[in-house]
Amino acid sequence: MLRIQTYFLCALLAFHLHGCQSDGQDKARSVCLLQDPPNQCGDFCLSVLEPLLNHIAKHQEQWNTSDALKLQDTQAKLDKIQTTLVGQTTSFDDLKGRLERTETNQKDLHNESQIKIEGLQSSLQEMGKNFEERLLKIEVQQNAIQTKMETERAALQTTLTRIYHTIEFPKFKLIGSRYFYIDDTENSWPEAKESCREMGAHLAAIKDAEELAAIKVKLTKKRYWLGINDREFSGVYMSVASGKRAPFLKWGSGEPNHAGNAERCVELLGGIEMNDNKCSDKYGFICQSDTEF
Ligand SMILES: [Ca+2]
Repeated sequence: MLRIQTYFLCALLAFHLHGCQSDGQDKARSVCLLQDPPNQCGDFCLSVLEPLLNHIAKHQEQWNTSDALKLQDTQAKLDKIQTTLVGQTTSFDDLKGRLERTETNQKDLHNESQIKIEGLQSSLQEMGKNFEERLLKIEVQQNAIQTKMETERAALQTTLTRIYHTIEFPKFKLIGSRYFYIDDTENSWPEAKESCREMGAHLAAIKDAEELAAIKVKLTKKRYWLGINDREFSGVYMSVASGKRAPFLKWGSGEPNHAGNAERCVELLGGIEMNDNKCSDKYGFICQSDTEF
């Protein structure tokens, strides 16, 4: 800009000087007619150019002042922007630090929670194990108590049964698991049945081979009546004690044979096998106290 102004000023001065020379040649158009320009134009030119130079100087000063102010203003703005950026950077660093601390706290909290959860799980497992052990121990104790109670109850029942039979069936003995009375006197089957009934008992049936074996060792004679017959339906052997079919029959070879169509009552022969025989025959007899079989 300064160069342009200087060029413009020089051009204006040259044009003015040229004008003076032209006017000297053409007297009719000029009041500035110079015959010796270097000497004659000095004061005149200075007086003419002084306002212009002052004006240029003034503007130059304004321009300089203006540039300085603009530069200063720009610098201030840059400083302000820099300050803002520094502040924002500081805030960003602060936020970053807070974020990192928050993440660290979260990790610590997570780890602490995980440790507590694992501790609780371990405690629960230990408690569960202890409960299972205690429960198992209690169950064992309960089973032992129950077994003991059942044993004592069975013993008490046996004692009460023995006392009961001692009072109610004084002639009866415990053979195997039941009470029997063995009579060696000779009686017909109906007489034997009546004799048992008079004692509050029944002519006996035998429940199984084990009981038969237990009775056998108590016998002193060969033949004993049992409370078994097929007098109502031929071939259907009933127990007079229970009113049901006889639970155990162990026939001798070829028996029952209904010999002479007269054998309807059952005897125990030799303590080992059964035979149908005439009910009027007289043998010993066996009674039972119960009606179970
Ligand atoms: Ca027979």
